[in-house]
Amino acid sequence: SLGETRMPPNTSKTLGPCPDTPPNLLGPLHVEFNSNRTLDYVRKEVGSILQEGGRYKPPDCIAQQKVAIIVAFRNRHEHLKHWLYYLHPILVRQQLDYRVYIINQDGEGVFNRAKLMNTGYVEALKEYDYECFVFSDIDLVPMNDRNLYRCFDNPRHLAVAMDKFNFHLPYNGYFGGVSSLSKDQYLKINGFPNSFWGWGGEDDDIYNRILNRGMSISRPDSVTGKYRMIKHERDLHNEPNPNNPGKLSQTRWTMDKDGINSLKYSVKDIVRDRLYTFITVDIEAPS
Ligand code: UDH
Ligand code: NGS
Repeated sequence: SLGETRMPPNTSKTLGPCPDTPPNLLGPLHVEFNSNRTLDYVRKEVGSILQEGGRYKPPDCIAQQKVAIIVAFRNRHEHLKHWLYYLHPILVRQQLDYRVYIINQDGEGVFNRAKLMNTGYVEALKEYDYECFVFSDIDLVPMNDRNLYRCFDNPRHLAVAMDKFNFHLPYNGYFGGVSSLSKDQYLKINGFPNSFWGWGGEDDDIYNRILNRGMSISRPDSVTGKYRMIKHERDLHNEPNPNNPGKLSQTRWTMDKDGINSLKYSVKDIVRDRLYTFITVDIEAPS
């Protein structure tokens, strides 16, 4: 023969890149939140394909992107179970090299979704060289696995057709629910605002930042972009903040000093579960 060296099977085979379109997607999915799903049940159902910390990497090809999935969280354990049950199998079929970060706001102060997302970005990059960040609410589950949780040429809005909005956008510039930005896109807008305490407007500020930096929004079509939201009541300490809407006319001037370059927080605790990395952070919330 040509003097080929004998290798033990599989161990030294170089992997090729995963295909542009993952081959095992199912398309439309059945999503319901009536079943009782305990965390133990979810660990048994989907945990076996994962590594500690809620991590996955395709065994047979090199993933196209390294993706950190970041969720702003407090006191939504009931939603977390459903979300993990549905999301992990989808993300696995999408052949991502990914990890799930649940960023848990410590204490009972006013909630701050965007600041928690900034915190997740920094904490994720401490452990892996992520190139893409998907920011998701805990109560939103995609109804189609062709809605890819990765990054595109422009910042992407994924939750374009939510059931609560009759599977339409509530308005053209809506950027809430689930979005993805590459590291470059995120840094170009100085990350997200830290100053939107309480409910409302932080997603609109992020949208403004993107347009102000000359980028546009990428979106899936409204069939691929369908979502089911887990119904819930308004949370304590996340009341609509009447100061937030008025801040949106100022984004152009505030975005350079309020963002990833001004982020201050401290980590209280990190728990690495099979299904997620759970990071509790003090974000200096007003009470
Ligand atoms: N979040 C938490 N805990 C909180 C508040 C918010 O985890 O206490 C996170 C969670 O990921 C959630 C996201 O922030 O999905 C967005 O917050 P939200 O779900 O409160 O926002 P949404 O617009 O609901 O979905 C607002 C209250 C609607 C009340 C409807 C009453 N029928
Ligand atoms: C806008 C909010 C957004 C919010 C969107 C949908 O009014 O943050 O409604 O809200 N903007 C401001 O408050 C300035 S929803 O119908 O989901 O409650 O995402």
